[in-house]
Amino acid sequence: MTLTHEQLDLTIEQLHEALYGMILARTVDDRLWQLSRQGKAHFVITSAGHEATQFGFAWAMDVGHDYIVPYYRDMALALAIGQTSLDLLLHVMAKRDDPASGGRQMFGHFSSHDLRFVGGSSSVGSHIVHAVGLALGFRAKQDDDLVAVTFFGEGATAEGAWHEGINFAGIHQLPVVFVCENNQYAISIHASKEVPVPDVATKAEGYGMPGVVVDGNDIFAVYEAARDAINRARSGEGPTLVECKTYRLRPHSNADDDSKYRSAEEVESWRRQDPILRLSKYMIEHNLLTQSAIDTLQQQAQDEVDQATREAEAAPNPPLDSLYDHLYG
Ligand SMILES: Cc1ncc(C[n+]2csc(CCOP(=O)(O)OP(=O)(O)O)c2C)c(N)n1
Ligand SMILES: [Mg+2]
Repeated sequence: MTLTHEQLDLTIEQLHEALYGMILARTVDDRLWQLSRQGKAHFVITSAGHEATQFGFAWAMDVGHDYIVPYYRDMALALAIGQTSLDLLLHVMAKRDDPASGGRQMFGHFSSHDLRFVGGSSSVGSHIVHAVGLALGFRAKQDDDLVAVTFFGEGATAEGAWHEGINFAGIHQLPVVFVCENNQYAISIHASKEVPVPDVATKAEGYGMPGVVVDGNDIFAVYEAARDAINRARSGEGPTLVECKTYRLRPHSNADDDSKYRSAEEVESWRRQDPILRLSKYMIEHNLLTQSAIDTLQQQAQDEVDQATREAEAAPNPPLDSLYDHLYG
C-alpha cells in the first residue's frame, strides 16, 4: 500500500467493514463455483481478484444517490454497495425473489432500483452508453449533484459503443466516471490484442478528459483515484477515465478453461498480490487486526454464505404463470 488510511481519512471501522466484505465476496465466489459443479447454477462468473477495485470505488460513491452502471464482473461491487449474499445466491439460482431480475437473467446482470444499480446487457461495452445517457439526463434536469459511475473491462474499450459513449461524454463534459477493471484478459484474449497502448488510461486524452492509472489491487490507491474522479464529476469539472490494473484469479466463467491460454505460474504470481491479502497485511502491520481475528472473519463469512445457500435453495422458483411477464412486443 502506498498510502495510509489516516492520509485518506478512512476510519478503522471502514477498513474492518471492507475487509469483511471482500472476504465475503470471495466466499460467495467460491460457493458459486461449487454450485456450478453441482449443477445448481448454470452460469457463474467471477469477481475474485477484483475486490479492491470494487470496494475502493464503493467507498467513494454516494450509494443510493449516484447511479452505478456495472458489468458482469461486479459481484463484489454488488456486495460492497449493500446487496446481500442471499440476493446473489437467489440470482444465481434464478429464484423468484432474485432482486436482479426475478430469476429471468443469467448470473452477472446485477441491478437494484433502490441502490440505483443499473442492470445492463451482456453485450460488451453497451452499458457505457447508458451511463453517459444518465449523465446527460442529470444535465438536462439540472440535477447537478448526481454522478454516474460505470465499470467495464479493458476488452470493452475495443468496442464501438465504448468509443461512442466516452467520446460523447468528453464533448459535453458530462458528470460520469469511467472505471476500467483491466484484468489483462478478455476471456482468452490478452490485452495486447485488444488495446494498442500499454495503458487504457492513455486513451482518455483523445476523449478530452484525464486518464489515471492505479494499482487495482491496492484498495487505498483505488479509493484515492475514485474519490478525486467523483469529486471532479460532481463539481462540474467533467468526466475521468480511471484504469485499475488487476487480475482475474479464476477462469472467465464456468464455461472457460484458462489453462489453455495462461500459465499456472502467471496465476500464482498474481495470487501473491491478492487484494484481500494486501489489506489484511496492512491491518496486521498497523496493529488493527490479528491473524486469529481474520480467521474468525473467514468463519463468519462461511457461516453467512452457508445460511444464504440454504435459504436460496429452499426459496420458490418463479411461478409458471409469470412466464410472459415483463415481455413486450
Ligand atoms: C459485443 C460482445 N462481443 C463479445 C462478447 C463475448 N464476451 C463476453 S465477456 C467477453 C470478454 C470481455 O473482456 P473485458 O472487457 O476485458 O472484461 P473481463 O471479462 O475481462 O472483466 C467477451 C469477448 C459479448 N458478450 N459481447
Ligand atoms: Mg478483461
